[in-house]
Amino acid sequence: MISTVSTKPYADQKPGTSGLRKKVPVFQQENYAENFIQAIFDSLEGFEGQTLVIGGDGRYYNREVIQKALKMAAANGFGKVMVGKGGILSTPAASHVIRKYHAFGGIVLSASHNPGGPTEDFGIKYNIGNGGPAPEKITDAIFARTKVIDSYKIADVADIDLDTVGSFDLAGMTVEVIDPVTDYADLMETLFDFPAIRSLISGGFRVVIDSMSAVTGPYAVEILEKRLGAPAGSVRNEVPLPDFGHHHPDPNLVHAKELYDDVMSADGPDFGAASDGDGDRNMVVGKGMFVTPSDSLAMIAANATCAPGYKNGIAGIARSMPTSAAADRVAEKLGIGMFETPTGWKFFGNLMDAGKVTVCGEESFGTGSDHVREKDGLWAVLFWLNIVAARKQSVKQIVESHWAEYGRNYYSRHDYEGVDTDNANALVTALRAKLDSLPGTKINGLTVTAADDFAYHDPIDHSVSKNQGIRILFEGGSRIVFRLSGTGTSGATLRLYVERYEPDASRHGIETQEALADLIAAAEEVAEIKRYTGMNEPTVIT
Ligand code: G16
Repeated sequence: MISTVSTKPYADQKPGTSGLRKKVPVFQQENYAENFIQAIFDSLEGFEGQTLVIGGDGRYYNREVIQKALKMAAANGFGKVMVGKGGILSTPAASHVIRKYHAFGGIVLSASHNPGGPTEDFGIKYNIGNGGPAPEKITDAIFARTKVIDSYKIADVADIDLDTVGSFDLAGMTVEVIDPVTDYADLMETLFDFPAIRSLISGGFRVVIDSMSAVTGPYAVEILEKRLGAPAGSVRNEVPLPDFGHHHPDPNLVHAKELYDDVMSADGPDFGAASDGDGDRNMVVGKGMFVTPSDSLAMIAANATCAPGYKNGIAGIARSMPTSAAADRVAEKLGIGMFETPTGWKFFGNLMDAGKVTVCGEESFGTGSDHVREKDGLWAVLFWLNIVAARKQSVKQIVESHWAEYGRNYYSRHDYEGVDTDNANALVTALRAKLDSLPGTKINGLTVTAADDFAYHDPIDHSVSKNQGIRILFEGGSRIVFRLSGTGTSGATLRLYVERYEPDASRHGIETQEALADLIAAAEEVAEIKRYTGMNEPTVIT
């Protein structure tokens, strides 16, 4: 019943910031998915008889790859696979299931916020036994294996029925189809003050969540409508669709604009939130106030003790390097550790496992804590609702009082998508060559205090990750950062991150792009973005 199938390596299976992401037709090439899955198994040791978790965000090609992965797990010797009903598991829910049931690891099928459909994106990533994304040591081993792989193992059996909860036999391995929502919803109920949020909502506070036709729909309906009593219809676009209804499931001001406009309208809801394809990203909007992801991390950390799961305080905070330093000021005030890591949730795992940090966040709409080892969209939304309920203030009041106390970190990210890869690399190379000569000089009238290419020395496993983004720091705590995205699937995406610290509360009401205008001009002057990208302006500004 077990076949060993000959195959040839593909040269392009290097995992990016979060697993392997490619267009669906790439994954549909002969043995493409099988090669990568076998390379994952070949890079692991000691899983014989152990449990594997498998789930995905429901995007196009999800079910097909789940069937392949199930049959390959059986052929490779796993004892059991837990798979979400319908092939569904949000990324944070998969992380929780791995941890709760002491699984060996998990395979999560998602291309996150990237669009889905027959010609759109698909992805495969491996999570380790702590529930978090595989660290670089493992992803490097997987890539090395993909380059030489010559066969894979698969059980020759019929497909499993993914739509019925229960236990099934697959070539001697147990497949347990689980309800994807219950364990996760139960966990949320242990962390947050559900009675307080319920009475906030029953008192007339209107909450809407846009699930963007992606994986969080069933989770949000269960939690917000069923357990917290919000009226039916409070969760919009709640049915996960293979093509996300032709939308881009990316919760930001561009792709969740309808929700944003609704919350900002005079008679609109009091609070709006959105989540991405696989449920790990979040966007939070209060009436009259969009909360930037960097600010959200700082404010969740500052108010953490409002939530029962964090009532004893937090051990420390971590953020990715391009994320604003707003959280650093909170850590300083609380007298707790602050860690700056490269972009990618995988870098937080060691710090959380070692008990050094409790909450983590990234500018890319990701926030989370050590309750799982992934960022968690609904967790962040519930945390905000808990804070609003506990403080009895609006989101706008909470944000403005935070700025008044700590100062405001004006922050924006400019993306240049679909740039020719050679041109993008040339821009980075030219910038790198200048770095040593920049300190002490002025760019657009701003004095440079330091410039480097960020390198991270992991304090726990002592691994070193170099070339993680170019930083140019200016007098007064402002900075610009340049990096190439590791999650795109066509061409290169240049990201420019711009930040200015403003301690003076009388200057906290300036429009963000205006507050950052001189830094944005400095970025153009030093990097010649227009010339290298051939674009006059960014494709996305968040
Ligand atoms: C992934 C990673 C995040 C990272 C983000 C942006 O998010 O999990 O940790 O911040 O990519 O990466 P980049 O700037 O390289 O595109 P997701 O939500 O896509 O899994």
